[in-house]
Amino acid sequence: MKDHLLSNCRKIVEILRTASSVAILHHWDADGIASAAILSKILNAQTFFYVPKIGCYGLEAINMEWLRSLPLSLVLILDYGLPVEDVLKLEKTLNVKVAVIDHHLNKPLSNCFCNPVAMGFSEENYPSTTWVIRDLFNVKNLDLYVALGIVGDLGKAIENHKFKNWVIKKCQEHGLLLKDLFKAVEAIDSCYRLVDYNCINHARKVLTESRVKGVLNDTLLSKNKDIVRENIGKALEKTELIRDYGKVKLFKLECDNYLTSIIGRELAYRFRGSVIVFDNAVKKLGLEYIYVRSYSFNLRNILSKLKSKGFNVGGKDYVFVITCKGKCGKEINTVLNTLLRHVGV
Ligand SMILES: [Mn+2]
Repeated sequence: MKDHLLSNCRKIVEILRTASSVAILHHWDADGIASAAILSKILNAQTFFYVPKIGCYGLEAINMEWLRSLPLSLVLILDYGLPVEDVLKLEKTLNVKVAVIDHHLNKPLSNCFCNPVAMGFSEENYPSTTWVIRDLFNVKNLDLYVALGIVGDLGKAIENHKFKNWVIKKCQEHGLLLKDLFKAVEAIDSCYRLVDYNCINHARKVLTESRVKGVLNDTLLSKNKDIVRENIGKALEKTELIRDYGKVKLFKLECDNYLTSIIGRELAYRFRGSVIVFDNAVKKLGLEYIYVRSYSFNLRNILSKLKSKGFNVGGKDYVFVITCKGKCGKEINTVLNTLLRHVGV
């Protein structure tokens, strides 16, 4: 890791070493869960785990009362792209030190904020939060967890990623294949897709205690994986192509479960030469999203532009998600216009 990045990140290592009681707020996906599992193995402190309200990226996703009731010396945010303004507010409200280890696009923050991507480093070099953690701590014996986080976040994009061979090597060292990691990711991610918090906590425990093989052999996770798979099939059939501008395509779907990213990824993969815009209402969350992904266009500038327009948007180089205020009608037009201006038709 680069020197000036290190100073921020080193501070976190130092603070974690001395913390006595830590609340770990982690993202609900495989990278977030793998990151939490690694940290729980590294830390000597008493740890409390907390998963923010699924689908939300803001203070409203965090149960302050619960956090306040804990005897905390530190709150550690892992792989959860909480806007920096909210990180600062959280610290103030709880009156406890807050540290962040992440790789989502965000504004840079000084002190205990270890996020190479927010500091301007390429996401290519930091494909997962588990990888950032690997850079920070000596976790060589936990590399399979690191690989799991990478596969979770990259998905099929790992095929053309420079980390592919490293990940395959780590699988081999544990008698596994790359497709086994895909299966484990699918099993873990079935929890948030079904909006099932107990399942997420279960997945983290299984992963921590019985590693990737434990996840692959777990009955509950494998049952949920099958349920989600069936759901995805049906949802894909229901997904409608509403507008086709060539390089930009708009799709629409209303569904019960939180399948936004898996369907969005699938659409992006099917139309890899385009940018896909996916308007998805999720009943279980009571929210509507605009998910934008592309395998061929870097979207970072567009994300920044929409952020500056006051949109509730988060993401990375090749993907961003807007959470709409109510229905997405107004936001959709702005997104389409901005995209068409940038990538053409
Ligand atoms: Mn991640």
